[in-house]
Amino acid sequence: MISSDCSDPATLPASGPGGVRAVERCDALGIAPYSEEPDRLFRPYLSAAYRATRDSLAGWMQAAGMKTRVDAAGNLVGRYEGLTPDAPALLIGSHIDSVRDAGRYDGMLGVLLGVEVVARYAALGQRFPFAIEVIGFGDEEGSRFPVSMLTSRAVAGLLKDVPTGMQDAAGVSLQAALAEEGLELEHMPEAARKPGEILAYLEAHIEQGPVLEAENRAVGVVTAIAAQYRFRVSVQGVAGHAGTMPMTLRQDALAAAAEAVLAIETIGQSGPSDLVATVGQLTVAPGVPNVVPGEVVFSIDVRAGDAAVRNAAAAEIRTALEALAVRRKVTLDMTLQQDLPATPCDAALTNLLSNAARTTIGDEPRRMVSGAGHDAMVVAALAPVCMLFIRCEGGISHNPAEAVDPSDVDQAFLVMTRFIEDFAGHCP
Ligand code: HGY
Ligand code: MN
Ligand code: MN
Repeated sequence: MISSDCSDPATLPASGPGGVRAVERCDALGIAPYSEEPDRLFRPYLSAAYRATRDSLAGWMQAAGMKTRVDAAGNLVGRYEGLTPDAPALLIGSHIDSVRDAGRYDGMLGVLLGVEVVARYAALGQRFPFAIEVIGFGDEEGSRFPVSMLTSRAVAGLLKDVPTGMQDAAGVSLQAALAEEGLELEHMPEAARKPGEILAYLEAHIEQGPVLEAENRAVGVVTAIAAQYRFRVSVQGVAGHAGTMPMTLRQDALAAAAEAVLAIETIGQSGPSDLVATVGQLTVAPGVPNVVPGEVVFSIDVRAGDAAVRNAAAAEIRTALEALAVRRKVTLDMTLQQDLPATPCDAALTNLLSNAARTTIGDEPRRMVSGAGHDAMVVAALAPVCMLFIRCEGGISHNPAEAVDPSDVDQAFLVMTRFIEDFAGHCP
């Protein structure tokens, strides 16, 4: 039975540093108070559940010999000093926020594996020519505010102007959410790391896809992360009485949106296998049974390994939506909210990680493109990045059925320690 009191690491099974304890801790954090909802996992950025989770993670980081801090964007950062004080750091991490009705391992597993590798070296009294920092990014999913990767952008120095005017579904502004924990929006860009402070970034993450399981592999090495667009579409029709408005005179915003969703699906299906197009969020107004919908707002998420393929699909979607809007006499606005370019992982780091995997696992690691977005695609603006994928059952993710085999996670732990020791050998 895993104790739900995660603030005191001693209350958890005494399994030592390694993948099994990382999985145990993910499970322990998968329930209240580490979720905003009692019967499913939802840990939005800057929520009470987020703070409770960050506090427990900080306790585990400190128990692993790290000093911890919360940066100006609300991320949690743990630091394990190198052989010399103020040495530049190898950064290991992922995100601690979640989607709604999430699995327990997306993001969190990569943060906790970082804690585990540091715990191992602290227990051995081993230090390196670099510090090791473990970071829990606060907002990778974008499940609370309209854009994602907000806090890794702050760390990477990409938040040139402060993101004003953003509100969550309850109308709480980013500014107010930050103020709840004593942080100020205008200081958010101060989370940026100085050039040279971070030597490299390693992110371990569940694959969130079926390839490793299909090929019976515990881990894989990521070569690149797909490009992604996120759009906001609003459809303005005319609300009317459901009983008296003739079908021939309607300007039904929801019927138009429904046709748009199917058009988006058809375009997504028409390209190469790594082209995907998703409508994941849709709101209807006024949203009552006896009124013809007057307004619909929905999201579009378009991705492909090649940005040109993504861009062409997005252009085709825009053309299709504009044509159906004219035909249905509704007005439609499709606004780009986020453009994350395709991100190659650093070749030298990826080779080092592949060698570590080959040495640890004993066979050639699978190299693969990530369709899922990760903080690594943003951190690449700050330092060279590499990613290690871990098999997840059925490739299921963004779903409470997300599951990992602790022995796979132990393999990933060993690959990461091997990578760190090899990286030390290549340190300038
Ligand atoms: O959407 C993604 O790809 C990531 O899980 N945030
Ligand atoms: Mn995710
Ligand atoms: Mn993730």
